[in-house]
Amino acid sequence: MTTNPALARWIEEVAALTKPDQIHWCDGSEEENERLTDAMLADGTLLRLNEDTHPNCYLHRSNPNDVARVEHVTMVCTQNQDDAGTNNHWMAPADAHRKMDALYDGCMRGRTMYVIPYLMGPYESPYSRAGVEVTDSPYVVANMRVMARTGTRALAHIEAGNSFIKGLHSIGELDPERRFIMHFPEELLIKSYGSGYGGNALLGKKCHALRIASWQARSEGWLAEHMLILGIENPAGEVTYVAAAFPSACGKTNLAMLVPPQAYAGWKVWTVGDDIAWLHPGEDGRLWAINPEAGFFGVAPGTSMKTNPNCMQTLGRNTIYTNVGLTADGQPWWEGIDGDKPANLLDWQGRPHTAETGPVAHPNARFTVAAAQCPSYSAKANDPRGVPISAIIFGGRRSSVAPLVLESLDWAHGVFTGAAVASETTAAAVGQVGQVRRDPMAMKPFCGYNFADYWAHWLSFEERCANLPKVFHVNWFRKDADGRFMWPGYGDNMRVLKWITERCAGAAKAVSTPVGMMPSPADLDLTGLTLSSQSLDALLAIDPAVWAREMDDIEGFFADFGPRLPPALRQQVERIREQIGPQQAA
Ligand code: SAT
Ligand code: MN
Repeated sequence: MTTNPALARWIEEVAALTKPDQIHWCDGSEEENERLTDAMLADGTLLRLNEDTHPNCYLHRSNPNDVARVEHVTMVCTQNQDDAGTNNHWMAPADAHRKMDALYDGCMRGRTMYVIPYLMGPYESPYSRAGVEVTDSPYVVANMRVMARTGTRALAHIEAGNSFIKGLHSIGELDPERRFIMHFPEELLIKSYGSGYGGNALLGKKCHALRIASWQARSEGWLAEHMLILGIENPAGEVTYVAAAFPSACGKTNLAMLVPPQAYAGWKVWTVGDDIAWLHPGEDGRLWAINPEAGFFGVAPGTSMKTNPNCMQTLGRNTIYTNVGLTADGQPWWEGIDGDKPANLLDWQGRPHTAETGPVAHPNARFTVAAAQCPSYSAKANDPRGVPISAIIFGGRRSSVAPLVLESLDWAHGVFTGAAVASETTAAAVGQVGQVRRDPMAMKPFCGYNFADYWAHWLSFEERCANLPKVFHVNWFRKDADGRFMWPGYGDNMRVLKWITERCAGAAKAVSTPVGMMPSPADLDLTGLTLSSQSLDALLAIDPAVWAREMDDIEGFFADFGPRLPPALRQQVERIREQIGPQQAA
């Protein structure tokens, strides 16, 4: 129940349409969570994991047809199709409402409708935003409670007169033919039907904190980005904050929790966020970032004491696992976890695992865990002001073309660098894995409006902030001729972060190339790392012929955006082409 008339009216309307047996307003309390968990254990939605090794941990197995985001049925429904842009699937709002409301009609009969008030961002922050998700999935309630600040305090924030985003969600029948994720940015409304999975169902995350928030950010003069936020502390105790954008399943969680290599005594990385950043111009001319989330919804496969020790210490208690495998003694298991592969595993579908049954964990298997459990979690993550950002880092998964690290020449070049991000696709979304696609600012699936307008908005920060961050591009995924990764990655990415912080402080050296500033091999601190000089040269190589082709490809991609494309981006293509010089067609 609520004293907010707009919220009360909307809940009444939704209940009249979906016809639930009961309505439950979530208070976010421990008791409520226990009651829901017991009910989910009783009906098989959750399985309890080994209480001795994994206290208060649960396994959820999705319907096998419902294990990732579904971009082809995720739509931005604006009055004017051009406002959504060619980067989004679009449907006219009236048609989308008709379609969704037909699906919702009576869909909660026999079910409980949960009302989840939530806050994205720290309490008392002027940058935090509220939402209310209505759902018929207790699994969504349990996950939202970890990922956002839900319940009584969030409701009080709304009842104090703050605006809120409405999100209506039903798992429906989990029928892929009846599955849609619709966004109505002009109505601050989300309608999701037919999926119980992650970004399709936890509406505070990608739907609100990125798609709707990016739309709001544009009109209000800030940025909602698919970025981790971390603090890099040097041996003198100075902390430099950076925000970094990578496509889903490219190691954002690992980078956010990085443990520096042994040779880097006195260096430490603090985790502020692992997926989303809201960036606001501060009075000091810098960009300040908050993490709107309160938990991590990370990819389990590949996570181990070697790749992410902080994450392994975060997991293992009070964690919801989704689509991981199960050992005979009730522990979660996934490909890449520490230790030998045990016998008698059940796979993510609960079937006995054999050589023929495929992977044990689904490649997009996830964990949901409170950020506060992370040993490297920064106290600043709850600071209402956020943290000041000195560098923005873009990256993609590219086996060729992009070198280990590049620094943009100025803001406009930085925006171009972000707009030109390309990456090989991963299991985080349904579709073919390993295809190179343009993923500007890692926002291809998440920008709630026309990319051309989005880039213009990014460019406008030149006028909004006197002290903008430096912009970098990194690539941890470059491969040699035999298809092997050349850079060790993980903790050793610290070596690149160190150069970046030193560039921000005006200390480190760099050489100039048409596509940006780069360290020479001697400028990187590689103490304690065995890497052949051949590999290092290859990691830092810029091949003019390859980059000339890359410019053709970027130009072709930009052409999709027609006259809305900011001229400053086309000028970057022209400048780089001119500086590379004429190239033989390869
Ligand atoms: O979209 S999810 O929240 O399921 C995870 C991701 O793709 O980053
Ligand atoms: Mn993400």
